[in-house]
Amino acid sequence: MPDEEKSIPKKVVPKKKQLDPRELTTCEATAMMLAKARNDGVELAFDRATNMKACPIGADSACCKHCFMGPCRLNSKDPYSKVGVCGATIDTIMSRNFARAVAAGCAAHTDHGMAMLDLFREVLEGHIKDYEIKNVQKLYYVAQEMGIETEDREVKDIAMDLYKELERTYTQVDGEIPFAKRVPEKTLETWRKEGIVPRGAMREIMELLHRSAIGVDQHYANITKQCSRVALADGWGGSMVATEIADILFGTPSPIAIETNMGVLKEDQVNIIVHGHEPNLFESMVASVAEPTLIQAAKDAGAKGLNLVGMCCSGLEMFSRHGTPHAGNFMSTETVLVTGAVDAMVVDVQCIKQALAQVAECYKTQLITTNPRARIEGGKHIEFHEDNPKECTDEIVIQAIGRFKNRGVEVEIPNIVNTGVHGFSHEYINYMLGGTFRASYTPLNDNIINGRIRGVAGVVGCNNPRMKQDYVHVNLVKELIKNDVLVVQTGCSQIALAKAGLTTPEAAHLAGPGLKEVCETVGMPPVLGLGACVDNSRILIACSEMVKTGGLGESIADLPVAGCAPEYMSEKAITIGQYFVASGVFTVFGVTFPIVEGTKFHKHLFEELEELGMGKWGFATDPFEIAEMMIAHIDKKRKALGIDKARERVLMDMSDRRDIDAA
Ligand code: XCC
Ligand code: SF4
Repeated sequence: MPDEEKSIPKKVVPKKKQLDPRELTTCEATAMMLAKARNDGVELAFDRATNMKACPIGADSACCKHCFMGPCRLNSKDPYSKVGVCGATIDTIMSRNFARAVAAGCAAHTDHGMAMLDLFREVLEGHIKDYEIKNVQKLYYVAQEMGIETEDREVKDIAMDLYKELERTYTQVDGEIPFAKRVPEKTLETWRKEGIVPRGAMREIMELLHRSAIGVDQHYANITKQCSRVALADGWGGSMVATEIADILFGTPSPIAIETNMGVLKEDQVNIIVHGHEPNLFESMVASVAEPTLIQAAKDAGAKGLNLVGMCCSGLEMFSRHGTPHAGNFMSTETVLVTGAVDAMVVDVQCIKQALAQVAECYKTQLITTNPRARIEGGKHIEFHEDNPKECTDEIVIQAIGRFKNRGVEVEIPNIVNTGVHGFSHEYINYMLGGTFRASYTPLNDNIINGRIRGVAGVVGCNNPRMKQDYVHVNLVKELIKNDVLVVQTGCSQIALAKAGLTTPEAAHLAGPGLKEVCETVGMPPVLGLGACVDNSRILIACSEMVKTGGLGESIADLPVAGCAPEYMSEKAITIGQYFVASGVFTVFGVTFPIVEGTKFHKHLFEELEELGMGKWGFATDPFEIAEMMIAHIDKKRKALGIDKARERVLMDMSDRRDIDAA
């Protein structure tokens, strides 16, 4: 009976509260699919979040389970009224919990970065033949920066030297990580004074796990120091290596118009989604879907072709390198399966909800895990091996074609596609504003000094079902650009703005007059997408370039810049936040912050770090309040630099000019 075939196995959902999809997301496609999921009786994270009240003690980080005399719970309303069985105070407990999050986030990025470095080495040693160095120019550039001789030498030898140098990022037991060389002098001086220049990431993570165990480091400020060191080993270490090696092997992204949203799925094609974080898998998928025999197989199965689509961070790395379309961000990974159009969802590591297995099963989609680090019960595992990558990805295509032939579920794809320009590397910002002949950050700095651009904000990070999906990202960014703040983006936030249509040059009309003028002159959007979360390292490099170019102070802490992850959910975000703070950036987080206000640890993160020459943390959930905080900080820095007046003058000049134009 065809009807029976098409029926979806019902997971019986007991009577639970369900909010209107429009209250849960501003993403139209996601709202449509959430409504459909409910009709189909399929439960998603949105509804689970509604019915899973966050533990209030954990939310304040007022509990400790670092030993088995506990777990111990303190009272966040009266934080100093109690201590744990061992005597740990609220500050010790919160800072140790924070430390564990920082360690986990750093481990995620550095393990990813190290995997990229392994790949690089294997390519150089000739064990892997499916990849090669695509961007020799970048190899030279990074090698020279690291003090490696490049003249009259074989590319392979230079690359091997670079490999050895960058390996220190992870394994070095003493000394400073290689990319410390990129840090502005005065910022580095602050780190040295504080004793937070990372040695190697492995060592730092190990030490932080040690120090945050029962009975070791019991001073919140000292624990925070090691948190900074670990976080910096991520930002200027693991993540930066991941970005640079990916650029060297696969090419540095450059701006390209790309389609985003669920409408990129095609009913009459075999749809394969890659969701995760490592570009090597995705690169191989690109090769597999271009394989003539596989394309023919898809046609033989009645499909018009093979449609490869990205999601989350993998997607972000790929779409600017290959123009691969992107279906959505973190809170859309379940809903996209509800379309019934996904013939395979291929995942590797990080941010992959376990519930995808269940949702995939309901819609007869194959959830395929590929990384030995990450298997999911109910998922099918086809292991990816870098020395023979296509063995895995060809097989995935074959499996997806098989599912296409026999979809057995209704297909309903929201007809929404947003086209925008993405792929602004830190190198490209150089070139874009400076032109080929005078590629430099001078024009950016000049425009900041003359006030057309008030400052630069990094808006990054995840979705979190505790917030209306994309709402904070989009409204915050709109508010910032309206106030002449240039926005740079990575991660799921970048996709939120792409779906909202702000990554087009035409979006310049939403910017304030100064930023608008710059955007129109250069033909760039007011919101620049830099890629995946590891590509936050590009923002660090851009900050460093701004300092070195001159006119905006001596350290990153002097710059009129601010950062924000308004809808974060991952531990990785905490690590990123901490490395921005330690680097000198005021960083605001939304949703929730694992801390009790009014405690010493809170004061340390939110005030004292700034007094030590770093940045500081901020917290707010409302996008307009966040914007206000970030702009106030930018203005404070402008004032300290003595460029606060320029802004008003330029605005007057501009309106004068408009009056003249109109006359
Ligand atoms: Fe994950 Fe990277 Fe967060 Fe998105 S932004 S939810 S970490 S996919 Ni990185
Ligand atoms: Fe309790 Fe101290 Fe053990 Fe934590 S380390 S669980 S506060 S006894």
